[in-house]
Amino acid sequence: MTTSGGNRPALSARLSKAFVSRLRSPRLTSQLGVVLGAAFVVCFTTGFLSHAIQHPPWWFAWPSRPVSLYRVTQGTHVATGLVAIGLLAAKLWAVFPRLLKWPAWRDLWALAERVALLVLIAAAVFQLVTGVLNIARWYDAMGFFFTVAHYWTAWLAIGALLVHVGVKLPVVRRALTAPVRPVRGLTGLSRRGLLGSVAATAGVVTIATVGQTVRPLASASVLAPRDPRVGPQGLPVNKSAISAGVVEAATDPRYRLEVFGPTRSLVLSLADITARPQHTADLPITCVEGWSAGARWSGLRLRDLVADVGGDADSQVIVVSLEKGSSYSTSVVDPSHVQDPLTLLAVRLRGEPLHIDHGYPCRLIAPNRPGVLQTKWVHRVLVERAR
Ligand SMILES: Nc1nc2c(c(=O)[nH]1)N[C@H]1C(S)=C(S)[C@@H](COP(=O)(O)O)O[C@H]1N2
Ligand SMILES: [Mo]
Repeated sequence: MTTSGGNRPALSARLSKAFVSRLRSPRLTSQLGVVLGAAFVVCFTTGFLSHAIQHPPWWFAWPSRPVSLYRVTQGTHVATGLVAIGLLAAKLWAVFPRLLKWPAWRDLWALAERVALLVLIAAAVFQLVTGVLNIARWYDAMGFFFTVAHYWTAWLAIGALLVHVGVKLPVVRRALTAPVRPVRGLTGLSRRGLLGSVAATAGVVTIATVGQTVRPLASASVLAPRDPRVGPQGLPVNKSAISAGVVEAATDPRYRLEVFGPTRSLVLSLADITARPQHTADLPITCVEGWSAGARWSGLRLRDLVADVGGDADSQVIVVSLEKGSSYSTSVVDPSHVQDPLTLLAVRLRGEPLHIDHGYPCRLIAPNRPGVLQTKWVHRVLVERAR
């Protein structure tokens, strides 16, 4: 291939000269790449897990114990995503002059590699931006589109990452095993100093946000979109009763909880519910957006209700909210969660009747489940045989 790029060589040479730093080296690029790659793999795995729990493929089952496992995996998902922002910026800085090199390829193989690299960068940036928009609760900027787009772009990113790692592995191995030459940039910063500041940035970002799920760090987490201690009854709320349009139905004295089972059905007023044996569970609400908070709930065991309407250990349950037309209006509870004695239709939170924004008169709370599946303002329970 000939170099017939018009003014491109001169321009790119000038540009890359303007960004020259003696700190850039294959070694630095490789070190950043290894750490960023690890962050991506952890973020992808925990994200896939969260998706599978919400949309289980036939081969997938998610247990109800340990009760806080999802709290850990989803907290890790959001934390690695946030850390990856700084790592990606450092990595792009480290390879910037090479990205501007022209022509970028000598043969078809090198062209394919370039395309995969561009896909990787675009997908990675898209994932980090949409992830941040989501935890900042800018749903309107994306709508329902978020979950679908974030999920499929993750596959694009991980596929492109595999190609990239496959291509670069020999270079990385050479760079990391070659003898080290000490270098200093124009500002006197050493390579180790640069890596140190990248690590420090990652640490600061983590401490500034992880308190939304790690309670002892809540006051240090000045950048966290949520404080897990703030909200009615000391618990955050994503969707209020007003915005869900359920205030009237939830406070109507004619409210009834209807339970439909294979052999029987029940219609319970709030007084009927509280007259039944009450059970208590300490369980977290774990929002997919990365905040979580533990609390003490009490109410009816779901498995008791299931038994009362003729269900058995294989029954699954669909809980239906008074809220209409939202993707969170219903949720499916699989048999292992139904049978867990900690799975409740809660009517009390921290010793008080549920605040209406937490789902009064009655809400689902089950161990080890994403917040989106912990349906609020429940008024119907359908017990059926699991598929
Ligand atoms: N009916 C209904 N239930 C819902 C929601 C909703 O929008 N509608 N939001 C869910 C989400 S995303 C979370 S994180 C939890 C939050 O519960 P809380 O508001 O009591 O903290 O409720 C879940 N239950
Ligand atoms: Mo949530």
